[in-house]
Amino acid sequence: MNAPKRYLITSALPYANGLKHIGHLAGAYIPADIYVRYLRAQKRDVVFVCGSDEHGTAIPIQAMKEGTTAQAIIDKYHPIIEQNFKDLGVSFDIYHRTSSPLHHETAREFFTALNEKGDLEIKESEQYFDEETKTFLADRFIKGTCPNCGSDNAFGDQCEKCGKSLSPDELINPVSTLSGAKPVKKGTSHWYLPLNRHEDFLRKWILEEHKEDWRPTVVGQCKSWIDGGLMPRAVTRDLDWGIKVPGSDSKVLYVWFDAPIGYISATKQWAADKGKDWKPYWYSEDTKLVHFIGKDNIVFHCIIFPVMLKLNGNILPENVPANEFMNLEGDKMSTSRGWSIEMDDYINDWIKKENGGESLADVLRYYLTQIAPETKDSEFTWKGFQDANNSELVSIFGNFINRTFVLMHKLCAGKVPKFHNDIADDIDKKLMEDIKTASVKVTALLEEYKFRDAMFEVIDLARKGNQYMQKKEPWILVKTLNENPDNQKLIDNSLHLCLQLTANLAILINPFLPFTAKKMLYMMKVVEKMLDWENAGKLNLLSVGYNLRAPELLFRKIEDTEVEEQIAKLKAKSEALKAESKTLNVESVEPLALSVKPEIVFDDFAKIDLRVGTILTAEKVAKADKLLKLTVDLGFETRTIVSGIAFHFNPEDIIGKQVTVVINLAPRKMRGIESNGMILMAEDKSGKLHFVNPDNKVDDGSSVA
Ligand code: B3M
Ligand code: ZN
Repeated sequence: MNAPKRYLITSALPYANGLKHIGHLAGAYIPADIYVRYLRAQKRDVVFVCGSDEHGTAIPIQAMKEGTTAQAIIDKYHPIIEQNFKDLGVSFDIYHRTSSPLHHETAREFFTALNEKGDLEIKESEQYFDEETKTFLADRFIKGTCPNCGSDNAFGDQCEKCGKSLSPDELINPVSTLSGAKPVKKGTSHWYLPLNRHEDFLRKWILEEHKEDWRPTVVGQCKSWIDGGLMPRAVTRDLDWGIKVPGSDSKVLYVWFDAPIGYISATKQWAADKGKDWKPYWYSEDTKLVHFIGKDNIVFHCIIFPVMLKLNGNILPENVPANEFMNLEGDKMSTSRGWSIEMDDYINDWIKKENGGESLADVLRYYLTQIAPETKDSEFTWKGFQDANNSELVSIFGNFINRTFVLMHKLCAGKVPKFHNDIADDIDKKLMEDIKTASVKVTALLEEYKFRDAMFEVIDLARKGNQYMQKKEPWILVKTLNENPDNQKLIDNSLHLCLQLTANLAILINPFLPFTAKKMLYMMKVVEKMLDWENAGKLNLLSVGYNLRAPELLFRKIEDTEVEEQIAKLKAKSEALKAESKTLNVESVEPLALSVKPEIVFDDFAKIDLRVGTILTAEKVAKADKLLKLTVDLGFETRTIVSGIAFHFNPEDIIGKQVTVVINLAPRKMRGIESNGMILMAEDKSGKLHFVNPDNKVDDGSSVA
């Protein structure tokens, strides 16, 4: 495409069904933010849109888990996620919501436009139906074994283990996630987007026109999708949570039909707020549209949404730089298994804990970019995080800036010294050359979405600054001034260049580490305009004689104990989740409303020895959020029992309570403590736990049957 007139940059709309982890952040948000900050510094016309995806079965499922309504779930998580992104410096121009009336209207109009042109088909089919809850089962309402990788927890629309996009019919042994029931088939009708009609277009557009400039992993996924045979794809669902299909009371738009239209409605809202016209951003060929996503969203952004856009007369994305996955400490990141670092946790544990904590937002941005899974899966480790900070940000980047400022105050009276051209040597000239080359390289890499390589070049330039300083040794030269006063010129030259390099580093690091760039501006006493990209490579950014502020520490060292604590916390979180799901007998991915268990005979029941006991002591188990260690008096003996109820009761409130205990359950170790028995609990609709105890006090040890 010719030089674009405007840019529309999107990041995948996160489901507002829970906290989002740093793997999400690394995939679709930090890279997009780097690109957008770079474009803004280039003074391009750019709008960066995102927002909450508030439809689909993911939302009512979370509502059931939390014992509340779908509306309450989105109202709870939307503002938290929005604030998390802000705290991490992700600079959306708008963070919209798909529950907004503007979005509903936009999505319905889009559907109607396609439907009226004959671009959709209506088809009757037999679909899985849950007779207990009287619900058609689509997407996350149904799960089963993945035909592709054998995972037991594949959903009706996608297997989260291998990423394959699925339909409920492909699942082996499907069950309803609503009731646990085996579903039956029932007739219904839906609107379909006939992707098969668009094969020629997709082949040409992706496999020919974009085969060179899109990432190979993206083109590869599209190719196997297209080669596998394109089929009509249902774009409506029999659900009550979602955007009502125009003209139907019982059907809603499929979430993956409405969510990407969310990019359009977000743009409309942004334009309305700014008094601008949104249309050129979606209709004008000189707009460059780029979608930043994770690899599990490729098919939706490269195949389905582009077909919708083409049919609606909109522009198509120029690129879809999808990232692979980021693993964590040797395992796949997963919020439901507790093996994740939530953005919210990182913010509370690192950024909010200290004055100037924003620099720790930059540390996370730095490490996530350094290990960005641009071409293959990568791995976050706390040790790697610490190393990236201590040996690069502190020792290279921070150290160079700090030395430059300290020496300039000491040896040049706190002012930008003059550069004496007549005595410039090869080392000076080489550094000047390096500054220019680096800015050209960083620019080219950013244009190609190679963010980790681009950032490497910036750090490498700081490294060259340190080497330069080491060669010039102004702190030695100062000792020679008595005999050789002219050496002040050499000192001046070296610090002049180090200061011009500092200004360049601020410009080049700004897209990656915006909080740091801001601090550097403050130290240099210059306005934000200096960060304009056209200044990159210039050697006259700070004027001779200009007074600069004292240096501030850009990054602090991260101690071993700090990362050890994080590793322990991660392990405890996942252990506690495991223990909780076992203690409560509910796997986090199991059906939510457990169905009635199969019939048993009296003898089965008689095997269970149930007794009344009194809680004597209760204390929290170290490093296990959910566990309480109890001692229970059973009359004839006292037992230690570990129970996953710490989120529901304060230890001090339950001492003296009578409870019902299964006393002949085989002992089990939890976090090193042997648990001898299980306390019975009633779980209400909202997921709150209650003791099951006698109505009046009875002797401890009394049997229950
Ligand atoms: N909400 C899935 C996800 O968060 C989906 C993305 C929508 S982008 C239009 O991965
Ligand atoms: Zn799979």
